[in-house]
Amino acid sequence: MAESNFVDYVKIYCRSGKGGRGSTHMRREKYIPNGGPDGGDGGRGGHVILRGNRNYWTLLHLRYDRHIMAGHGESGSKNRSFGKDGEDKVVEVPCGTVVYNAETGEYICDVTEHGQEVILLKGGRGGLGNWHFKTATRQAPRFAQPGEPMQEMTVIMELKLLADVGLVGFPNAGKSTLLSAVSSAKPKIANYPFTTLEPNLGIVSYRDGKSFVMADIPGIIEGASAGKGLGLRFLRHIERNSLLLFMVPADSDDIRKEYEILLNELRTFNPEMLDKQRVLAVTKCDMLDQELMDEIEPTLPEGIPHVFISAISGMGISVLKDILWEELNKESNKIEGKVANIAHRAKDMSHLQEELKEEGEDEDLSYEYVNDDEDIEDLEDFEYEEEDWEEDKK
Ligand SMILES: Nc1nc2c(ncn2[C@@H]2O[C@H](COP(=O)(O)OP(=O)(O)OP(=O)(O)O)[C@@H](O)[C@H]2O)c(=O)[nH]1
Ligand SMILES: [Mg+2]
Repeated sequence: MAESNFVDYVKIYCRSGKGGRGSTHMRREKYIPNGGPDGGDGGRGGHVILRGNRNYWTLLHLRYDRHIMAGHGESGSKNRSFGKDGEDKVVEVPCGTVVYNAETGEYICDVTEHGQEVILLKGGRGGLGNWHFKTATRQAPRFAQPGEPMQEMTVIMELKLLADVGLVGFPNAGKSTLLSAVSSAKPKIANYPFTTLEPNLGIVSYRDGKSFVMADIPGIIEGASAGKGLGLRFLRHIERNSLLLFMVPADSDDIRKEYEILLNELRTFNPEMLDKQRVLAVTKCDMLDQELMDEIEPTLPEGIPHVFISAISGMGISVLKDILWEELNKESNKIEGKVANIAHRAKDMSHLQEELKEEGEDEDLSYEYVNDDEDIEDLEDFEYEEEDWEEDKK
């Protein structure tokens, strides 16, 4: 895909901060001999946190900063002083961002709402200072806990646009024309396939100040689920729409067949997509007369509400809005808030490399960490469990 501002796929390296170590300080003051242990606790390492932000529409801003690293916790010090906590790193992401582990393809988390915060990587806890370990029989512990190690992970972030209605159709079906007719969005329209190369969102106003969001998605062709055309790259944006509006032009040779092909591509991409409510619009009906429409009607697929429309003459548009609104508000289609919940499957490992390449995200982001704290290095098997100390305490 050529350079574009619509970035819906990025790979970045994230690292939380390690916990600061506890101090082993012994209190020594002029008139207080054997002052005992007074080493404070280390501070917590910074978390890497994702925060949903509705003012972001793409992941573009993350393209320029591919190493996200939170601060380390500082060590504790004398006088039971706590070390400072490491600085958290908050990454603002658009609502609808889904995160995967770039090495294993495993689904990690998603962020769907404005202001929602998800801890992607936890900072290490700080170690306890030596004064915690003072007992009747051990007056002067000369040890303290090290801080917990940091965590690192290379992740793939994918944006799946959240819209109420997603437009599904072959190239040239009139999807962008419809969006521009019912909303103030201004997508490019032209009489050739693949005019739309990036999804567009528009707000469709309905009666009494009500509105819903419509997503115009690039055209789908047979084989899209296997990567043909704009393929996989945009099918994912359909995943999060509550309702799918299938669009087939009136001059299609076989409307039912075209519908079946579209349906099949969605099924191959993710079978759960078929659980979504569907509506069929026969587009460009200004080219038909009533007689032709009557002829076509019985040939349309059963079990799905249909409507004849023309985005150019305005025919059927208000009926279409009524149907969409009604379907959107059916109890069965209402999915927690506005988010169409689809289970996020792990990425297919056999395709992951290919996919990264296709998205231009296959560069190696591994980050050489220079360890300035050799104590931590020795602690491969270190587990931060308070109980570890129990035995010593006796
Ligand atoms: N007569 C007529 N032509 C239409 C209508 N809607 C769209 N068209 C024409 O069909 C062509 C394709 O329209 P687009 O809206 O760009 O189609 P699209 O589905 O967005 O196409 P892609 O972006 O390539 O997937 C344009 O030349 C439009 O003017 C309609 O209701 N009536
Ligand atoms: Mg278009």
